[in-house]
Amino acid sequence: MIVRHLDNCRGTSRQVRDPNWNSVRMLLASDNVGFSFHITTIYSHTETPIQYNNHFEAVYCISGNGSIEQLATSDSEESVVYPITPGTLYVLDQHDKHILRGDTEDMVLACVFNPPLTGLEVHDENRSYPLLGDA
Ligand code: 9YT
Repeated sequence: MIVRHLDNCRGTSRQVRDPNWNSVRMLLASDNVGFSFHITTIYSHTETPIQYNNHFEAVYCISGNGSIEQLATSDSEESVVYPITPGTLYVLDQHDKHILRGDTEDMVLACVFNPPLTGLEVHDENRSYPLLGDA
C-alpha cells in the first residue's frame, strides 16, 4: 500500500512550478500503478495552452473557478468553452488541444494521467509532454 500526504510532497522534487500553475505529483510512473496522480493549482487570471499528444488525462476540480476551451481542430469546427467549478470533471480522451484559464480564484485540480508521467517531462514546443520510459 502507498500512503502519502500532500503536505509531505509539497516542497520536494514532486512539486513543479510554472508561472501559471504548480503541480504536486503524488504518484508517478515509478510507483508502478499504471497512472500518475497530481494535485495541480492553476493560478487565477492566467491562461495556459496545452495538448497532451501522448497521454490521456482526467481532471477533477476540487476548488476555485476557471474554464477550459476545447480548441477547434478544423475550419468547420468551433471552439467550445466549458466552465470549471468544484465538482467538474473533464477528460482529455481525444488528446484535445485546449486552453486552461484560471478565473477569479486559483483552481485546485486532481489529475490522473495514463500512461503515468515519470516526473521528468517538460512541455515541448506543442505544449505536450513527451512519452518517457520509467524513471
Ligand atoms: C491540469 C493539468 O493538466 N495538470 C497536469 C499536470 C501538470 N501539468 C503536471 O504535473 O505536470
